[in-house]
Amino acid sequence: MQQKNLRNISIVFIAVLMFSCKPKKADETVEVIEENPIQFVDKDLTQETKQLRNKLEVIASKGIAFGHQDATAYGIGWKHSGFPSDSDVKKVTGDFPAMFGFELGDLELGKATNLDSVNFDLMKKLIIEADKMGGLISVSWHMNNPVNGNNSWDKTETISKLLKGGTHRDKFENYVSKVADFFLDLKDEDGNLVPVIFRPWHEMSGSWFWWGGENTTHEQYKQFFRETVELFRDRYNVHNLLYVYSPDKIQTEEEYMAYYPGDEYADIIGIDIYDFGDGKHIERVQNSLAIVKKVADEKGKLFAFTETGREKINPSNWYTSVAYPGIKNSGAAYMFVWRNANLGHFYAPYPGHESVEDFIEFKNKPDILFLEDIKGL
Ligand code: BMA
Repeated sequence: MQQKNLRNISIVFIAVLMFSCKPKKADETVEVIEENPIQFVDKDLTQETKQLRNKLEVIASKGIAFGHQDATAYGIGWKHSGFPSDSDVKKVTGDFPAMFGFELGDLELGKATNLDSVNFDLMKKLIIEADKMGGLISVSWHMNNPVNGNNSWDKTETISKLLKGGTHRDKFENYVSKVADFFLDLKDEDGNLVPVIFRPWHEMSGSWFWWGGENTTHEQYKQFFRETVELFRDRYNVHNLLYVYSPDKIQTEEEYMAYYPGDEYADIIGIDIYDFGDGKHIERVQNSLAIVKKVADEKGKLFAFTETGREKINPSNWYTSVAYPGIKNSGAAYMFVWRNANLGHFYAPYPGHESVEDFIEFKNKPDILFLEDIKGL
């Protein structure tokens, strides 16, 4: 089991030089212990959201929580049809994933359902249900391009038009306000806001979204991230979010940090790495997570494997033979796989799939944590 190396206490060694004309004495070292409280992006964070961060830290000291996108919204051959909800992961293992992922794309357009046909009113209920069960909530946002109306996979330079003073700033602010309203609607039965792990403008190190890679500059991206946080936090008073910085695969620490908006703008750092079957996934994940861990430890931040998976789970023992060797002993708080959309696009097993037995073996490893393992933490 992995012990996470995060510290609230930093130990500072101060070398005190003894000035003397005669033979110089050996330097004396004085140990000073300083309290170093967690610095949240949002100083007005709700108590529940601060507790979520604590919970993630405890999780990271015990193992790696497993998450699944749209776990309770639908699966292979079924759609949500009533509460309590079900999930493919639960159908095959008897337990829910520890983390439940949701996606807000199209909310900004005022649509009733997201780009993957999940109704937003239902989504709110699913988030509140997952929170009540003791699960973790992760939210992504494939925002449509406010300038030309194309979807997230548009490759037009856009960010300059959305920053303060930009031609489409008002439209962007309006988009953010709709998502802010959504977050502010997530109230549990005691009226407290449900804490959410939010990872805006993810996978920016690749060039497939209008906010990333060759479609912007590092500086524009950083400013965009900061201004996004400021809108949610300072303009729209959303105080139930932990912000995540999550590039796609990188080779070096320099590449990893290229778009980093600054310590004041990220509560968690992570990385997305999919297995496309080139046989190098394990090594790539190990190397990348080591880089992310190094940065996280230096900054006193949590880190996570924010998206991963092998589409269609091929080979069928992918979870124990590829996923597990990649993440074990990494120190990541969680690993998160994408959605079970259809028979050509799924990342968690469903009843009858040949990977079920292997997935159960994966789940049974002491350091792999599902809902039952984390709900009381
Ligand atoms: C992608 C695919 C798409 C989906 C999008 C947003 O990776 O799963 O089908 O629309 O994520 O959830």
